[in-house]
Amino acid sequence: MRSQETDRVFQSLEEFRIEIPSWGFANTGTRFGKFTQAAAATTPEEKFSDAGQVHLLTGVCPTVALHVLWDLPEGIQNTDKVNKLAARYGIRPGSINPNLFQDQVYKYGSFGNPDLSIREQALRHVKESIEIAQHLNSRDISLWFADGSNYPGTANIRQRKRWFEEYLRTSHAALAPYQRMLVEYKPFEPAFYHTDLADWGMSLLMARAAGPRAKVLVDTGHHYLSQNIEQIVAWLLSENMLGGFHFNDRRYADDDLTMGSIDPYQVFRIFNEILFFERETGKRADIAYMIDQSHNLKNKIEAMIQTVVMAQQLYSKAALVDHKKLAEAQNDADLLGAESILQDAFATDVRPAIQEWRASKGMPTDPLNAFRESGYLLRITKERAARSAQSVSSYA
Ligand code: RM4
Ligand code: MN
Ligand code: MN
Repeated sequence: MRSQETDRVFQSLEEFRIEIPSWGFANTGTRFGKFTQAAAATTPEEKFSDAGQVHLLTGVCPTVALHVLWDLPEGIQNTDKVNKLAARYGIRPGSINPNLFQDQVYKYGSFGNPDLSIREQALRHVKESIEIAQHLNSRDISLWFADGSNYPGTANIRQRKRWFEEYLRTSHAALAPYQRMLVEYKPFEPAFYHTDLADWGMSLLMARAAGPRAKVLVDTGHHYLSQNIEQIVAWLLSENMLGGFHFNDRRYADDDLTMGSIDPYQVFRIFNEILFFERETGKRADIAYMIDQSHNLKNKIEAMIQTVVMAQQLYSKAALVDHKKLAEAQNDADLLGAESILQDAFATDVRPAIQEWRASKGMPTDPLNAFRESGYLLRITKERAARSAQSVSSYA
């Protein structure tokens, strides 16, 4: 690799940070079965400890996303404890995820529920989540709604849209000036006929209706298979409406597999659109990169380290694209030239340069190997085995 390329990789690694999810360390499963892991985290403390390990070994995951119901079951009361855990384990709270789908009352929806008192209950939970975020000094409130219906004719789609607009606007008004609201979409599941916020256009309209600090959250697993995700990303960037990502990979639907495990070129193309935008405009896109995965079969901490390593590789490969040359080739309608610029960058082996960068930071050059040698897994497996067999959280 030429030294100019190494410089680009180094620079990209300096700027790239990615948030890990607390729920990625807990026992989860599918609707058919849960395979518990003796080392899985069952308490917020254990989740912070595991997340702290990932950050310690990679240096690029300074924040952990929290789910209010699972990590702060007593709400605001728990924020002191969480702040202490953050200090103890060297990783800060990141995005705060309200839970508007697990409680029995949400059987027919949250902000879209025909029952006013349930819509109000959902609103109280979002407002409490915003307050929790303020106590934790967290910037982003990340909203995902399971709302939808299973059978034609059973839900008033336009009425529900109005409720969503109204309740999102009211939620937005509770944000502190430094905070943002991210609106996630998903085409189906758990609802199988209609989902209220099913695609990026719906999230975009809702975010616009909510207020200026509401942006769209793109979960890469939340699209139909042939959809062009990087085009959605490019459009959201040009509308200044892209707020963040939930990264995961999939073969079929919302599979939540390890990022880049099925289609690394897809992730590369997303990063390429972002870096193209940044270089063309001279502005940094204000995007929260987050992982939304929960591993049922792989060891959870190892899978998270593997994900972070892959994310760094794909981001720095995209940073190798010469966007000036790419723009010229596009202008000249030099199709092969333009396409090769992407393909050559993607084919470049950035791993040696990344290792060099890690060494320059005093980090282990191979974080996964360092984890395996650290003895951490052995220790927590012994400590947690009895409790973890009892504890399974649900996950959509
Ligand atoms: C959803 C979505 C959300 C996540 C929930 C648990 O499918 O991806 O981001 O919080 O699952
Ligand atoms: Mn998600
Ligand atoms: Mn999902």
